Amino acid sequence: MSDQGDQRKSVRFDGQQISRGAGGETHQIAGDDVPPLTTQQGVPISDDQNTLRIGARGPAALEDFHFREKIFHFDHERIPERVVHARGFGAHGFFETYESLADVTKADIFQRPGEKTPAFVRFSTVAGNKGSSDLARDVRGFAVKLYTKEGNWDIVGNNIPVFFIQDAIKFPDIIHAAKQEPDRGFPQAQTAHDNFWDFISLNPESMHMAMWIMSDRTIPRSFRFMEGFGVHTFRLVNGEGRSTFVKFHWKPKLGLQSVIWNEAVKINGADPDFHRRDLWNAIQSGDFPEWELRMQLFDDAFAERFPFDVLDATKIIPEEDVPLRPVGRLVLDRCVDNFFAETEQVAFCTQNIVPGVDFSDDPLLQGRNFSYLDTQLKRLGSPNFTYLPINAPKCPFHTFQQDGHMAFTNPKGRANYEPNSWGDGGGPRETPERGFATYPEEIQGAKIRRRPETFADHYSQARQFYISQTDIEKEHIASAFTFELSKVKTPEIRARMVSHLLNVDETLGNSVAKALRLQEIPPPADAASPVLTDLKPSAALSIIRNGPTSFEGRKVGVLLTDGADITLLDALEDAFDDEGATVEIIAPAVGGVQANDGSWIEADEKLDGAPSVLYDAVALVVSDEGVAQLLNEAAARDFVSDAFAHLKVIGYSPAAQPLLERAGVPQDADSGLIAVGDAASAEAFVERCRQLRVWNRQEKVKAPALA
Ligand code: HDE
Repeated sequence: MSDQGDQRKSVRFDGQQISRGAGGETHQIAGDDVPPLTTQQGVPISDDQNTLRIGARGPAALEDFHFREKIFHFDHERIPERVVHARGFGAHGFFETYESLADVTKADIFQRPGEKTPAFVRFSTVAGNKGSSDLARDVRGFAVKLYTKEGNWDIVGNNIPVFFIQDAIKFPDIIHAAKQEPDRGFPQAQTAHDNFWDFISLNPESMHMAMWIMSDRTIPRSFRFMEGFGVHTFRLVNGEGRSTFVKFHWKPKLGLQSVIWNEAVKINGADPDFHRRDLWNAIQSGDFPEWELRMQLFDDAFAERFPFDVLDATKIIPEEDVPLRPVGRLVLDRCVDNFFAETEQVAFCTQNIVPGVDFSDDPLLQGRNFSYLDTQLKRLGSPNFTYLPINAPKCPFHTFQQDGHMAFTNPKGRANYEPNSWGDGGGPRETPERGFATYPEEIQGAKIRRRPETFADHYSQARQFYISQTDIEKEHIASAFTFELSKVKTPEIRARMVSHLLNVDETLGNSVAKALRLQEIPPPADAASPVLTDLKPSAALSIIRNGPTSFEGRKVGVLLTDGADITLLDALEDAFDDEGATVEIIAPAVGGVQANDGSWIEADEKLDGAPSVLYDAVALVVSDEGVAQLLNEAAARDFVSDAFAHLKVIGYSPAAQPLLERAGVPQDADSGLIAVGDAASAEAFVERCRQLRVWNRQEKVKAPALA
């Protein structure tokens, strides 16, 4: 055989140099506008397709430094994924302060109305590995890094305001129990297994959180439609040194929305990146997601009289008890340039606070303050991770810390310690007035391992959460418990969980017991503290009661066939556009369809790649001939029957009737089936879509287990 390396030839393509190698590759080579490919040392590379060999068919030469560098670097591309919150998605934005909060805090970020502070946010799931699916039933992380003028402030929160445990020492246990079982390595990103419910049922303090995670909070429609919470009580400290307790809440501008469990299961198959794609698309199209930061501010006197301990992270303070004060807004307006450099390398630390903010003695928060710094060192491999662009403050910073792995910005000059007597050349100095000073809280007590009595009530707020839900949401909670506990193979664990639910609400406990077909109803679990049955429902705890007032930011999927009515399509597009919603065109082939006026409409998606679970509402704009072809397509029938089962609003042109029938959707089933033909009906369709779901349809499609 001849040495084919010599046969490489160059061809021209779009004005650029293209070289065609013996392997048939087509690729550009460097020119005036295209920079030369180099090694990490900057040496230009002549051939990136072939290793250096002794003869074309001979062994590789060890001296091929370009090959070795390329493979060496590739071999080390992965860093340890986060032990929790491994799967995440980040974006840049800003925080805008509404008004001065100087009365309660000296934090620089809250002094000047209208001031914008750069921010980076990373949303995440907790239990799954980095490659798991977005719609896992799970808590979502909501971690915000604020690059303030007095240092970085991280509010590392979740989309649920309480947590599983009261003391950080239990964190490894709850996480071990939630993740894959260690012998078999599965299930992935699911709490529906024995270990998880074994742990929960042995830890009554988890019951409030258990109610939240079995609610639709853990299957959000997207990051854009969920709340965020700082969870712990923190302190704010003003210029006079006065402390005020605070809880942080992020409220999404577009209202709350979740998917239905059966939808979540199917979305995971159809688009495991559903949430990250949603955020990416929203930002790229200029529809910037926004949250309002609101603070619950309270003093020691309130903390004393509140029936629960404000240091207990398994408790909320209802909004009705301490109203929320809006203090600013967070807008995400820029996607990352590089996922690894930013989203993966961002290192949130609860101990990153700024003057004017301080910790409370919440034992969970105190433990976190150790864990985050420690884990970043493991993950990022060097104490210099703070210099990575995504982690570095955007204000000036000067320390005497030096060296270590990857020390690429050691301080200049002779002084690397202090105090020193080198005068102006002596480096940075302390600032006693402005520098961070811990709030001088008076503390006394014996050195013990014990939880306070004030942490003992584990059911009252779980009950309050439950009674604050609409009937639909209560049913979803019961279904979720039934689903998860049905995956638990050990009957004792199922029964133990039911014994806790009976303390939360008898009807809930009994309906789950019935749906599980427990042969014997267990007695309610022993409660360390009597359950308070007089806590008032809080409207803020329901998703449905806090939904949107418009269809803004949502997405409608329009299924088209050849011969589709172009006037109707235009009317729908106009109506949804006015609403601030997105229209996606779905067709039997991605190339598109020919409308009834002969015009060509390109599709965004091919039908079997765009099931209706990916949309908030659907429309069927088809012709008689077009629909005839769809009748025997499973994907078309599923598109319609799933939309119906998931309680979605369905708009349909007259020719779509046979498809509705084939999909088992009864004619005139309910007010969520809207015949569309002209502009007025398109608007009526949008109006109905604002309610997001046709909840009263649930009767017709609900799972028989709970009937
Ligand atoms: Fe975390 N948590 N956590 N956590 N957490 C981590 O830090 C930990 C807790 C939260 O997008 C880890 O960088 C302990 C509560 C978010 O990068 C680790 C305890 C809340 C993120 C860690 C908790 C959170 C993390 C793993 C019990 C809501 C993702 C990787 C005391 C208020 C941040 C990492 C991101 C990540 C420890 C409990 C939220 C191991 C010990 C409560 C949003 O340090």
